[in-house]
Amino acid sequence: MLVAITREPSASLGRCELSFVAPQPIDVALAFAQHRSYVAALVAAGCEVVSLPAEPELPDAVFVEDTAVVVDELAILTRPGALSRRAEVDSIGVALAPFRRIARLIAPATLDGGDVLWIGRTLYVGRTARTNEAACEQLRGLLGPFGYSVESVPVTGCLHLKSAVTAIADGVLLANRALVDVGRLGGARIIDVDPDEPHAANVLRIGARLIYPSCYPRTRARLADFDVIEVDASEVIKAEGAMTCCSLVFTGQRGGL
Ligand code: CIR
Repeated sequence: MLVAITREPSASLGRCELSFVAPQPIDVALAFAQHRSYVAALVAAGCEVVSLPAEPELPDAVFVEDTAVVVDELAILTRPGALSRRAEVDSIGVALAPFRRIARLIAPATLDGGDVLWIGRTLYVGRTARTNEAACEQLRGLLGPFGYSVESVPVTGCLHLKSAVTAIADGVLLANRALVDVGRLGGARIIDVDPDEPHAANVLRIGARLIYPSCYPRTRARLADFDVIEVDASEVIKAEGAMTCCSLVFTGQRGGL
């Protein structure tokens, strides 16, 4: 069984953190409607969705991916890089507790889950304004005993590693090579985003299905061989979010492994 934890958008989404994206008005009602379509796509892809209520005072709380790193053996609660986001974490710990043993990153570590690209037994961790080396060290300590390695990867010009590259099938990545050196990512085949769509690299892979925003038609055309569910995500994209960031997807077994 695959579980996807999501959280309703906050009515204060318009006050979200922004780093590489210019502020634009966000239509919160539209964000709610688009989030419902996103949840429907998760269900269509085979997930059992655990939907958490909105956090009205936490504008970015819809972006649950940043609050935890979940592998088969363990869930690690993060210490998000933006101070305004630290209070998002505890409720995610409560939601994850039925499924995993819980660990937690501690100061001075900072890490957003959007910086963690998990491929096989390797976690590639973007070195960004949100995520630091102390977090990589702590991840190594927590995950090394389970046979995982943690590789730090420089990222430039975008918020997170997964703004620049995501996995779309075993051994296949969708990437914007201008933002990350894909040679550091284990020798996968690369599908490049269309040059006119630099932000189009973030895809949510659920098994053989890909959940993908409808606003990147040129890159979408490069995914013709894949089983794509398109969703309209304009409002979370204005909030510098994307597809992976609105869920935590993992193999679910209550009680952990
Ligand atoms: C932030 O700056 O933290 C939010 N406005 C966007 C976070 C997006 N998260 C993600 O892509 N994993």
